[in-house]
Amino acid sequence: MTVGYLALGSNLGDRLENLKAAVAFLNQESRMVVTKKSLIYETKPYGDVPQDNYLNAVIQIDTDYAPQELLVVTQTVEKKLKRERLIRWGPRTIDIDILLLGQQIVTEPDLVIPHQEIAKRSFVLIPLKDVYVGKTLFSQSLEKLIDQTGNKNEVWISGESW
Ligand code: A4P
Ligand code: MG
Repeated sequence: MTVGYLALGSNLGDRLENLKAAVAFLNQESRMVVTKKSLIYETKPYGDVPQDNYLNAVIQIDTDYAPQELLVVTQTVEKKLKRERLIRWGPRTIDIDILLLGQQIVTEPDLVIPHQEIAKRSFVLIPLKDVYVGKTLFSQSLEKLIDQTGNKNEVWISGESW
């Protein structure tokens, strides 16, 4: 089994329910189990697109899926959630990004692991710190990486629980 980390984000509809539903769907998969969940964070939108605040979290998984198999799983869960929510309550959204999968390095057109943007994003690094088992990432402490992003004040504990 390989230890992996997935980032979850939602900024549309019932954000907390979207995160919970994503974890529930992921746990239903036969070849992976969710082993840890970070706290849930409220985060200011990162990037140039004006949009509402996100809820972000990171989960740790144990899995024997190969990288491309895991991408199919995460994309299927994204589709299931979007489809269900569209039918029931109107637009909902969830994004699931594969951050890390053991020591594997993948550079394919549709899949890059470690995820390319990890080191720039406090909304990923701060929740990752809650669940991460390693001492360093990219040869640096997570604290140092978080300091270097310059956007750690845009992430705070939401107070909501799983
Ligand atoms: N892809 C490549 N590598 C990976 C990987 N490691 N994990 C490809 C998952 N997917 C990966 O993703 C686009 C394509 O990335 C996929 O087809 C896959 O083959 P997507 O989820 O379909 O589309 P997207 O969400 O628009 O793109 P992306 O790159 O995930 O968006 P971002 O850059 O993550 O931006 N601000 C805050 N505070 N919190 C957020 O969660 N999220 C975004 C989304 C912007 N700002 C945010 C947040
Ligand atoms: Mg994504």
